[in-house]
Amino acid sequence: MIKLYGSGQNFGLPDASPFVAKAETLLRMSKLPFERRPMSFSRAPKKKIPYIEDDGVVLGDSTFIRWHLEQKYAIDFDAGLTAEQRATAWAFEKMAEDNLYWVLIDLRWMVDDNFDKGPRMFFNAVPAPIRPLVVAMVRRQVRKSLHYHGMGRHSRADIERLGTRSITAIADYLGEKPFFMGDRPTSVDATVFAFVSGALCPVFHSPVQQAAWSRGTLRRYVGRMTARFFPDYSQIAGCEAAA
Ligand SMILES: N[C@@H](CCC(=O)N[C@@H](CS)C(=O)NCC(=O)O)C(=O)O
Repeated sequence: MIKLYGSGQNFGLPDASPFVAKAETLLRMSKLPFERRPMSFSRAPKKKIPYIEDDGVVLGDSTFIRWHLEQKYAIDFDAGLTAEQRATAWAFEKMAEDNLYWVLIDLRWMVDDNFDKGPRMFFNAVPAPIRPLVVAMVRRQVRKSLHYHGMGRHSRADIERLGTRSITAIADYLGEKPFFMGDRPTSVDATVFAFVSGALCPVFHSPVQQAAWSRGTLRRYVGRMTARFFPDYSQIAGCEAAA
């Protein structure tokens, strides 16, 4: 059976990491049997999560996991989409992963209140005497990653503007369609669902969260995706499951 390695359910989300939530959604869409396992960064082939183990093959990165499932199990998550639609879906996916993601990281890790309610908990297992040191060290590494990406060089207000613009683009494109590309769920729904739930998550307060929450279409979409693919959850990111 396929094993999916992530950080586990947290903050009312299937996983604190939107990339793990995306991979889990793809696996649920595929209907293949899989089980969740706790990750170890030292075993992760790219030292990031998610990674999967499938028949002895260990594979990292949510996009390569998707392509592996498609190739090995003859699945086309985007069946029925035109080349133009596939291109649009890919562009939205990468906007979420390579831009909105860094906004969410900044708002969770660099805003003290959010950090205290969220990521600080990842360190609860670290022995108390060295915990403050480890927390400060990891937070410094995250700040550096934000800086190298470029997002961390903007003011908080500009980061919030960028995040809100991405949320608006997603909400406007989704409109009142049941799924991102139309009547049927496709691969981009795994990504949009994961990142929009991460943005909606009421644990983390920010203007980006408020912008997302103000768009009923996004809350209904998360509820619809939850009802369809996560029937074992009554709600995700504070959005009630409803078909
Ligand atoms: N391109 C990767 C990104 C995965 C990623 O950035 N995962 C984060 C968690 S959300 C991580 O493992 N970060 C640890 C690190 O960068 O050291 C994917 O699609 O899976």
